[in-house]
Order: sequence, then structure tokens, then C-alpha cells
Amino acid sequence: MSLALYGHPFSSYTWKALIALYANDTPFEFREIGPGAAAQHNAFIHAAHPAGKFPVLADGESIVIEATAIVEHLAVHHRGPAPLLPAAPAAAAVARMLDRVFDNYVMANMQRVVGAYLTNTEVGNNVTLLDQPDLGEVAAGRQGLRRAYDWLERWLAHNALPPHVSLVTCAAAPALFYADWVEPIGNGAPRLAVLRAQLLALPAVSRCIADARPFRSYFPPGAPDRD
Ligand SMILES: N[C@@H](CCC(=O)N[C@@H](CS)C(=O)NCC(=O)O)C(=O)O
Repeated sequence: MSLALYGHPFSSYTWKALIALYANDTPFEFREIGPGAAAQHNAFIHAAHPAGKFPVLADGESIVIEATAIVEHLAVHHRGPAPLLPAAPAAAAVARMLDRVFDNYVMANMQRVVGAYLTNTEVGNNVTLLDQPDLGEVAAGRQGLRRAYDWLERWLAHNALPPHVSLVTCAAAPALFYADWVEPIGNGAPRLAVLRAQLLALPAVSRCIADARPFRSYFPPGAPDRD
């Protein structure tokens, strides 16, 4: 059954699906979406997802939306050396909890800061850069990140991530990569800073970083001169 992933190389949620695919060397076709992309690719995601968001996975006749569901779909239907979800149900439940933490409190607050630099963030509108960001939104997003970092730092003091590339890796790597750009993790959360560095060194993640590098100038708050 042929797999196609619709997404963009600079998109954090696209990375989440790509890391799972790369970790298991799963063959797939990447179908880029965005302003310069093939019209049918953009039309496909707008038809496939209730909010026109990406990534979207096409697996033969099956269409899977939402990055977490894509990773879970791959874990079930395209198994490989990286199990993506721990085999033990209790450990899998913890992996799903962490996936929610990274999406809802790291990725969402990072996107809140990014969104403060943009106008027309509604789906289907042309997004443009504001002359001045909404400083209240920037501060709220950064404060939310700090709280998420503190929670994760406490969690890491007593727990470890699954010992293989998993749903947690897929959620944590892009979330921490971009979040650190808008609110540096720094000395306040040393375990989390180490985790970010470890995740960035994984082959599946460093491949995403390399493929996204040409797009860094588009990061609305401005990308730092480092990974
Ligand atoms: N809950 C979605 C979020 C996906 C998401 O926010 N994707 C961004 C790209 S990283 C997007 O589609 N942005 C364009 C838009 O919102 O119209 C998921 O987990 O897949």
C-alpha cells in the first residue's frame, strides 16, 4: 500500500509525522503544500482536514489527519524497528500523556508566540507579517512555555522517556526545537535542555532540521543563528 504525506518541511507538526516515518525507514512520497506547491496538494489538505491543517497521511484509500493519529496509524499498520508506542499498555498511556503535554503546552504556546507576529491566521486567509507583534500574546505564550518547561523538568527528575523513538520523540523534538527559539530553555530547566540536545542528535530528527534549514528566514519572530 503506497503512503503519501502532505506537509511542509518547516512545519513542526509535519516533523512529528516525518520522524516516525524516518525512524522506521518507511517508504513514502512527500507531497509539499504551501503557496508555491501544486494546487492539488493544497486542495487535498483543505478537503481532508476540518481546519485545512497539515500533516495529512494518505495510506492507499485511508486518509489520516492529526499528527498524533498519523504516528499511531504508522505504529499499527507500518511497523518497523522503532515501535513508536511502548508495548506495555501502562507505558503507552504515559507516552500518550506526554504527547498531549508537548502538543498542548509546548507546541501550542510556541505557536501562540509565532501567531502574535502574523495577521489573518484564520484558515484560508493569506497570512502576512505584522509591523509590530501583539506583545501581550508574545508574553502570554512565553509564560505558558515557562510553565510547561517547569512541569517537564520536574517530570524528568523522576521519570525517563521510552528507550526508543516513540510518539513522545515525535511530539517532543519539533516542539522543543522551535519553542527554544522563542523562549530559551536555558539554565532554568537543565534536564529539558539536555533532552532537547539528545533529540536533535537523533538521525530522524537531524534530517528534519536539515530539510527545514532553507526556510528559516520565514520564522516570523526571527530564527536565531543556531539549531
Ligand atoms: N492538531 C494538528 C495541528 C496541525 C497544525 O497546526 N499544523 C500547522 C502547520 S505546523 C498548520 O496546518 N498551519 C496552517 C493552518 O493552520 O492553516 C495536528 O496535530 O496535526
